[in-house]
Amino acid sequence: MVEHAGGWIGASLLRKEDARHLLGAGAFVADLKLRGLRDVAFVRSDVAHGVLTAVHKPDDAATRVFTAEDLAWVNVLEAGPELAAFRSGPYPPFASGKVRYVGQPVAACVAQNRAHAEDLAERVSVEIDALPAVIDCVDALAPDAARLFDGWPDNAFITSRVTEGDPASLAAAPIRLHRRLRMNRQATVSLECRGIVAHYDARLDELVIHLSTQGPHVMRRGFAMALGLPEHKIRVIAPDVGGGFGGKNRMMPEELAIAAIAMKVPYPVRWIEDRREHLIASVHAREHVYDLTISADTSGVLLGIEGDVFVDAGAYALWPSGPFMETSMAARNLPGPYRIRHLDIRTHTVATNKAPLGPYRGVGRPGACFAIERLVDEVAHALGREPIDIRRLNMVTSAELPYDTAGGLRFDTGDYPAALETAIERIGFSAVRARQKTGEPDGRVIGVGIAFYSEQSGHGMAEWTKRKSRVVPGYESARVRMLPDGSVVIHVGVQNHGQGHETSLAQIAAHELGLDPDRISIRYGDTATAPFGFGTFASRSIVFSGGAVARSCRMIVEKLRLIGAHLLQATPDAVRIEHGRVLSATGSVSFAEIAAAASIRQELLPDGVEPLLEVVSTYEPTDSRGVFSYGTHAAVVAVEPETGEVEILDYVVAEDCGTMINPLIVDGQIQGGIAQGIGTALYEEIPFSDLGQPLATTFADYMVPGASEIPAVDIAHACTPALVTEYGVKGMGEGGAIAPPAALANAIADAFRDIGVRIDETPLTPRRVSDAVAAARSA
Ligand code: MCN
Repeated sequence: MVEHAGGWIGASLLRKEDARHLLGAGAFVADLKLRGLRDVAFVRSDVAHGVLTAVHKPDDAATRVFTAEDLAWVNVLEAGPELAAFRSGPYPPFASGKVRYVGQPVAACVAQNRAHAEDLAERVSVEIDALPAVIDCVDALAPDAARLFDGWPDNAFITSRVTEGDPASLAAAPIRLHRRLRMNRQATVSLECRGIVAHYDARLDELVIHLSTQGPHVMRRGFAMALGLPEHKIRVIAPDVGGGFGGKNRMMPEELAIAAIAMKVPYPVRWIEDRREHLIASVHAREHVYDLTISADTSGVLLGIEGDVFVDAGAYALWPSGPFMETSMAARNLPGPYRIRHLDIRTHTVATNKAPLGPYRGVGRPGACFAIERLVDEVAHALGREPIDIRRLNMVTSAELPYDTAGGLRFDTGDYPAALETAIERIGFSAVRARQKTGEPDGRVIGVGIAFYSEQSGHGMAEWTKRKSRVVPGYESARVRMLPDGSVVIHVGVQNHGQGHETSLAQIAAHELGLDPDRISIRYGDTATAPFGFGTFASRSIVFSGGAVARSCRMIVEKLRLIGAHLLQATPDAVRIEHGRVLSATGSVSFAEIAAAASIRQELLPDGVEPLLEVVSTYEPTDSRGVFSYGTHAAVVAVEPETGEVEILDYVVAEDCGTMINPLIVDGQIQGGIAQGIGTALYEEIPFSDLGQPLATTFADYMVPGASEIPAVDIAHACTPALVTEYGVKGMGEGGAIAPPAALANAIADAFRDIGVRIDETPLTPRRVSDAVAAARSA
């Protein structure tokens, strides 16, 4: 591989993992071939809410059909934060007593292949007495709303409040704007759907679970608790994972059912989620309602925000963390990068008759960003000012960092106004304003929108304890082994599923060891070999896993120095290390020679030094409140006023994620995130009928943006290193997805600012845009 001038850190290497994926040589769960393998199809509720009165198995196949009765021995996992006020409805693998969403598993049917399993599923008859469905998360809190769970006083998993400053003072503010904003429900749509193959290995006396997951160790813990097995009797293996975006980081009933069935049958069982199941019954995402009032003074200084945040969490809280994080992050991020000191936000995490909500790239923040950035534009509009001027006036400057926000976050390092100015310049803001005056020859109207985002990463123990998380991911681990020929294998606890860890973590090791990344293999995804870790989410891998890799490599280097000096008959402080060699004043010895001595010639080692070059260490940043990458997105759109069709003409990102390990991967992450953010903004939605039937159940109805909808993105990087992480890195894997809904909504509203169009709900489908334009014109 070719190193860049500054070394392996900062080198835009092509990803090591690309070749196998481009050649179709990757190995995913569905590729696994095991002797005697049988397939499972689920019988699912076709009613959103009802009493389950009977499930009839066909007489000739009763032993191949599993229901709640058969899995009554499975322990129900206690999900959600450890807060007394949190109500976590029991979520067994199969519905019993009641069904609470369309698609909820009721039974599993096992057969020689999937087609036969589906045929068998059709012969299982299910009797349900339908109840009124709870569909809207605001109406769900009405005193007379049907209840999902007996004994709950209302349908809220939890209600809480974030207050700061003196919100009562806001009543006297000269500008008070109230808006109700909505970000609708969507799916997580990883390229590979969920999948699991489980079997009992009699030789090792363990349950082996091949799983498409973001966190094998965490899932093993969940399986162990649910199935009543000690953890050493379960091995979870994640092979190649084709994306997760948060959706593969929760225990779902299907996975639990397959693992439980595998303990009872003498053959391996497999379930591969199909796309219809994915859209109907997998982890759903977003669905926030913001009922907010923003206050400002007449000069445009933002004073405070009050109101309610509702998150439609669906029917069940998913283990381990439940849906509360979505709500609390949405509320805590509402002030954005602005000096907003007064906050009074009531939050409602609401149960409805829909598939359970889980984390999805950005968690809470795309909604919060949409809300605050729309509100900033509305304040500007009310004052007859440029939105960029209101941002300039209120944005926290670099001199004010570190800055404690009203939402309880501590912004660490950066230059937020600089990102704003770069985006304004690169999008050609004044040129767009001039072009708007002349109008478009085709009758379309153009608009420009700006949105700022920040992304917390690298938050450790203290932050997770504050959030009352049941699984506290306060660190990561890395085991580094230098083999007798000097090549290196590193096992990590994070789970690569598209982020390029095999490359970027190898670059860190290459930097520390002075080796070519080709001499280093990064391994992960098997609880039998990987050191304990928490997996990949919250854009934590580069900070935590990168830090652990760096730390373990340095410990190896110290041992190499010790042994190398001894071999050179020098003292350790009289040698130096360069390019994979230990050098003294008189000679040098390669790491490979030292590794051979350390592994197979222990008679050559200094007294008291043990053989082997192998280290496991853990890492947590020195400040566990996290580091914030950030940036500004700017978009220019052309809107056809009659049809509401939106075309993105130009898209700019000015971002800062501290030191970049691999700028090419960073750019790829930003572009991928933006594609998903465009989906949230303009296309992706799972609407529900009044009866709770999901109405987008195939890709014919659920619109995922394709290459023709995604513009070329102009990305500008700044680099303000973090002060508390290795190399000054900040995580950035979610940022691309956070700001597009806000930037595009602001651009569409800007196109029609002269008529005061109300743009307050995503996705901004042609129907919503044309209705909003028509409503503004007739107002
Ligand atoms: N990186 C870097 N320099 C930095 C920051 C990051 O070179 N300063 C590189 C890292 O080396 C890593 C990648 O960028 O290879 C992402 O790093 P990081 O920000 O630490 O995020 P994680 O690796 O922890 O990935 C999680 C993040 C999340 S939370 C979601 S959701 C998401 C995402 O990553 N899901 C993804 N990106 C995804 N990309 C793909 N292809 N598939 C998913 O499911």
